[in-house]
Amino acid sequence: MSKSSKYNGDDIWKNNVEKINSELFTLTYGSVVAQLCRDFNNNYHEVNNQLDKMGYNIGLRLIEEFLAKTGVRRCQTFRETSEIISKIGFKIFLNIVPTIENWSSDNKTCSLILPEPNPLTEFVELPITTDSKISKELWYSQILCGVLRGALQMVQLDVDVNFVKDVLRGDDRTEIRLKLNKVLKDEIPAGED
Ligand code: MYR
Repeated sequence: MSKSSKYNGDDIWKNNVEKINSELFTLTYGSVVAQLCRDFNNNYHEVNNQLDKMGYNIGLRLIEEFLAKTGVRRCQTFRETSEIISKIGFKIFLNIVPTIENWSSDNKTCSLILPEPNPLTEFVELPITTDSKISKELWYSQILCGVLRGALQMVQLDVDVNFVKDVLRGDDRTEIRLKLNKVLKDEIPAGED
């Protein structure tokens, strides 16, 4: 096959490496969640908290890489910020582009709908039954909420972020609710240990 062909060896190698990396990433995240479930004795509220804190600490640092890589400038509106989060942030770090829906009339709250497969849950199944504690209480991808909260805090946006639906729980879609509380003055955020 010629080097210029669409299916040359480099592409096959690159695609396989990317695929393996993303599988490794998904499996690694899965083992973190499983370990937290063990450490916190299946107290899924606490597991959600821990995932959120881990994500927050990641977000505090990740924003620097994001701004350096993209050269994104200060957004003028929260609508603009949410477009950047979805089309550039999620694209760069997870290779997905959530759709943005369900804006509140004050333009401060919206939903990010994650396309399937969610890269964090690709090989994951939870025991879903109507009374299963895990499917009612665990927000498996909660780390994403923390990442967004931490990253946005670094650009002076105080937000609440939480999952309201997850396909993994048997919902029709995976939905993150994002709410702008206030625009902060320049403050150094405290890390959460
Ligand atoms: C500004 O107004 O200063 C620019 C705001 C840009 C915020 C972008 C945050 C990106 C967070 C990426 C999260 C990725 C989650 C997987």
